[in-house]
Amino acid sequence: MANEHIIGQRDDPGMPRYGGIATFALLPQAHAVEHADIAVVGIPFDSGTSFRPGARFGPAHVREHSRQLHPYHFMHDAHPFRDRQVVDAGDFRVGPYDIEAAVASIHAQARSLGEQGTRIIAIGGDHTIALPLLRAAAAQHGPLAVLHFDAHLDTWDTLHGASIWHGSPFRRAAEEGLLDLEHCQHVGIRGGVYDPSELEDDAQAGFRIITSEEFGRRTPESIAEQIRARLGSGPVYISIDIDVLDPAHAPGTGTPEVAGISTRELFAVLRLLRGLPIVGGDVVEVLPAHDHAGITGLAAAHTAWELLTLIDLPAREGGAAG
Ligand SMILES: [Mn+2]
Repeated sequence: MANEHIIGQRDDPGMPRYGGIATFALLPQAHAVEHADIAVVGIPFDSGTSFRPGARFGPAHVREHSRQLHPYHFMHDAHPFRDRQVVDAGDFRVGPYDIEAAVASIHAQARSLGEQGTRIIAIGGDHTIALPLLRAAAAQHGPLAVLHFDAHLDTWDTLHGASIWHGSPFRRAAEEGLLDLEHCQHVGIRGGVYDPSELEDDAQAGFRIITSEEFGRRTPESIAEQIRARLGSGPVYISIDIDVLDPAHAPGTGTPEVAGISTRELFAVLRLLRGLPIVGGDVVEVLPAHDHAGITGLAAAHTAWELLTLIDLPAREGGAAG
């Protein structure tokens, strides 16, 4: 039942979807509402990136490509913007030169939203931003079951002497006690490993791996079932690096890896994950300078919409699956 106090997407008969300033999904800005249940926030930070820079421009690009997001998700029979207040909270204030200061600033802003009872879907930015978001979410909810879609493990230690960079957020999070080490799962892994010891370190950080290759020979149902079993029943944080998609589906990203999954495969699995207690999430590593025809921006915008829709969505009656 619609809540009359909820402000949904812009509804101006004289203004087409392609007109006006782009907030995410043409949702209201945070200052237009008294309370937000869910906030989409941009985090324009890419100083932790190890290869191509430019994900700092991701949030604006994703917003621009989110104009076609609609109020009804017919495959779920859900209205993601009708029954709870979703807003675009703008971008977090974050500078480019000092990674530690940036991470502290992101943490403080995420914590502030959390204390107001607002859950966050963050648009990156490079994957470094997951660490302060996990810090804020774990402080509020306890150790998190992290579901991580990515071509890469992101449980590495240091690079060029830096301990906080976009390849280490989940290692640092595990060390800090932010993760439930029995219940974390990677999906889509295929690249970037120098040495087998990195896989051992990854398991120590609490993760199990479903490779990209498995998508070619398994059903979405079996993958989703494995994910559910691994995540268990505690609070879930979903982190989606857009490079989990094949470069054909997401060319605009900082560390592309071939032989990835398709957007359709990603959505097929996500749509089977109803009923998870999701406390937050992110979609990261969108790099507009390498995007073509908005492919990556569209994929990221719609991925964020899938995540938003999943939040609070009950499991289907008659079974846990999807
Ligand atoms: Mn990543």
